[in-house]
Amino acid sequence: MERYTVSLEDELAEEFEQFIQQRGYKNRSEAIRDLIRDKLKQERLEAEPDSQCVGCLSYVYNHHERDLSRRLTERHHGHHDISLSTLHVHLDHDNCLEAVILKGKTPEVQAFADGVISQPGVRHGRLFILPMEET
Ligand code: NI
Repeated sequence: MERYTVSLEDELAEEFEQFIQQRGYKNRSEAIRDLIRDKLKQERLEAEPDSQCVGCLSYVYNHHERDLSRRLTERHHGHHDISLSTLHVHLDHDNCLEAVILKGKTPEVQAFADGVISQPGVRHGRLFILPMEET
């Protein structure tokens, strides 16, 4: 069995503890194993190489975060073929919510979303995928 050490911000750690209690997990490791299994299963489902999909990617970010707005915009322009439209909401003084409609091959849509979600400063990233039949 492999052992990992993971660092969590206080806020995230607290939320995770609540999640563990609510779901009745006996320990953190079991909760993390389930989360990983769940994510990997989803990845496998979405990895069908030629399947087409429409995706809705949403995330929150602090627009004061150094260089982040520019990096996100560049990413969208770099993938203008799959990034169809973005709704931008100024949530409060600091935070912005974006909801992006994506369309294309499922792995490409997934990779684009992963690239956005993994940017430092991007929070609550979520991709919802709708499979599409090819016409
Ligand atoms: Ni904004």
